[in-house]
Amino acid sequence: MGNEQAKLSPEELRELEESTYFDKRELQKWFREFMKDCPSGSLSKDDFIRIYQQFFPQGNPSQFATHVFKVFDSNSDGCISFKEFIVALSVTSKGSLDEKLDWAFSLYDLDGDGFISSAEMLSIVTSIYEMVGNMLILPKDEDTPQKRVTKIFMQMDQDNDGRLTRQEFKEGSKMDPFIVQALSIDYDHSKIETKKS
Ligand SMILES: [Ca+2]
Ligand SMILES: [Ca+2]
Repeated sequence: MGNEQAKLSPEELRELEESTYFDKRELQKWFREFMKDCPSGSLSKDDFIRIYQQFFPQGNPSQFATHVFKVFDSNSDGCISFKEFIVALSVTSKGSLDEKLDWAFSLYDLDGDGFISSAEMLSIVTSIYEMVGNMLILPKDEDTPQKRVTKIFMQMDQDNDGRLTRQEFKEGSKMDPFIVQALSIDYDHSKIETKKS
């Protein structure tokens, strides 16, 4: 059908090289993988949820994947283009801790008002607990999403106003690996296989 060459044009490559931490070779490789998995050139929410299901077969990752999808889909058109995918992947896999935390902040701040309310935190934490299922054995003071949120707010909400500013969130998260850990999904299928062996 004529459209077999899954390759980025030199202009696209140059642009993506500037806006990500990947080099030309990595970009072409990711592009080929992306086009193999999504021949249409864009990733739907259902595709995205399916990727998460491969990683968390014993839990239900659909709610968490839906939240992450919204951050990847930066122009909010309901699908993830290769560019949106690779830019987000660059930050979540190769960004500095500071960049990762900014990215995480936009994930947790569901309504985008610049603060994370305890309701927003609860809905993300609940979705993470649903995703991991019973993979983790949790200490008693963290064994429900509500307890976890209470604990997070005790640690992070420095002025006790019931919501987290970007600053409070970023400082607090540096001491709580749970927040950033949830972001580090390994989208590279080939790597998963080598890890298993
Ligand atoms: Ca989009
Ligand atoms: Ca908010």
